[in-house]
Amino acid sequence: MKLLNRRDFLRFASISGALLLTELTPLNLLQSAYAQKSKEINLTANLTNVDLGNGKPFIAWTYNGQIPGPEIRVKEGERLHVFLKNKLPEETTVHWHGLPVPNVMDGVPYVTQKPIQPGGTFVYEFEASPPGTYIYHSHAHYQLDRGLYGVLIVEPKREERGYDREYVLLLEDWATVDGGGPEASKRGRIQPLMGMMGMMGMMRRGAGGPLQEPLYDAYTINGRVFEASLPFKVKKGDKVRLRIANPSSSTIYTLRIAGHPVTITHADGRPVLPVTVDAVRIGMGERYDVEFIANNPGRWHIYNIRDNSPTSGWLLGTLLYNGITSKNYNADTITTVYKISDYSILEGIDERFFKPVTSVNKAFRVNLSGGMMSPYWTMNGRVYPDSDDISIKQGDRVRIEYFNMSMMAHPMHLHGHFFEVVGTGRVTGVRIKKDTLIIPPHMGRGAVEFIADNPGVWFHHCHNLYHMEAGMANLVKIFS
Ligand SMILES: [Cu+2]
Repeated sequence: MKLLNRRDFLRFASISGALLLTELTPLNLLQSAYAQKSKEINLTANLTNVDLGNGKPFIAWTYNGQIPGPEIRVKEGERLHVFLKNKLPEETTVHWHGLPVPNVMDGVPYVTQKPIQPGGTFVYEFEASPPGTYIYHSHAHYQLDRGLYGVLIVEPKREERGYDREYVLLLEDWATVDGGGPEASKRGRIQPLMGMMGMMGMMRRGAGGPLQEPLYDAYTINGRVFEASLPFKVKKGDKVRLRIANPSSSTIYTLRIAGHPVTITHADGRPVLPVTVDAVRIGMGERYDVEFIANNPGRWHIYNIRDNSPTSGWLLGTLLYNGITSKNYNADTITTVYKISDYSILEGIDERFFKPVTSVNKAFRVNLSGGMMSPYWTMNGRVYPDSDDISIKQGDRVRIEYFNMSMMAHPMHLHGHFFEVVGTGRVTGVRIKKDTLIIPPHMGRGAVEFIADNPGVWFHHCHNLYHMEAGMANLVKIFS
């Protein structure tokens, strides 16, 4: 992360000072006292000894001593006051992934706030809107991969889609060997020995390159490996809603519930025309709400499909019908032919007939590359914080076209806004609203458009934590 130079710091300090003064006027105090609906949440970030159920305990970094962090569930329009206490050995922040909060509440260290120092406290305050499934997580260093994340659910004022049961499924990747965490595994820190970029990066950052993804040895749903997981229980006839979210640091899943196609109803919290699939492909930072009718009694695996083959997945959890006593799992109903979710089959309910009133007046191309000859990942050939800013004015209709020149997928995430996906892969004419979009590898493309309606300096980056920390990020500056 970029360190503030003295001038930046003074500017920052004066901005926060000004905010503080505004916040403490009697009128504002009165207003906040009368805020109709306010919810207080206390989060303490600390070190906790955890066992994900695989018998390899390690020290994780947690919110309130639990993995995942506590579920935050509020009603649309409610005001949230989140008191974050930092009991970690290093600075931290919390980011409200997907939620278009005011810039100063966005939780990106040195971009939207001064990080919270060890022993310090910070109060995040924002309105929970619009409804949807979101993630909150640390945006500092590699803390997300140490366990600092949880789900944030904003329930609509009026639920349009009734259901009998709801479960949240947080999909997580873990290294639990060698003490666990980002440094675990033999891959560890690689030295930027090769390539101009690597050398320059090393000169800029001092010794020690960015970390490479650890070798993950545990995949969990809600903090438990398959062997130690509690089944998700349903009753025959139930209409079940699953809120699936992927706070993993570098794993894209193809999630399958054996015996059960599911109907996608929301992508990144935004409603889509219901579409039924056999498996849900979900990248880091993405969320899908799905529904299914429990009409196939049994004990079923919840698993990740690997290599496009339903018979070679890794197990994650269990769907269990009430009254089933047999310990045997039913064989899945699909073997080779199946339908995986894809952006091109999704259509946003609010976007399908939408004709933009303003046409695009600012267009940018972002080439994504890296992973070759260098431990750095780049946007237009440059490593954050030296990457080019995207500078625009409030009200601009902005188009960003991504072009992936690397051999890995990059889930690109823009803070503070939803964007409209208008193209994916080689498909154009897509119309869904999201905040995170996987750009496929090997010359993969993607195009998004958004109206710059939330002023401030926003972070824009790949949601593979290791790519982000290795430079694949830039700033979207929206001037009012
Ligand atoms: Cu990436």
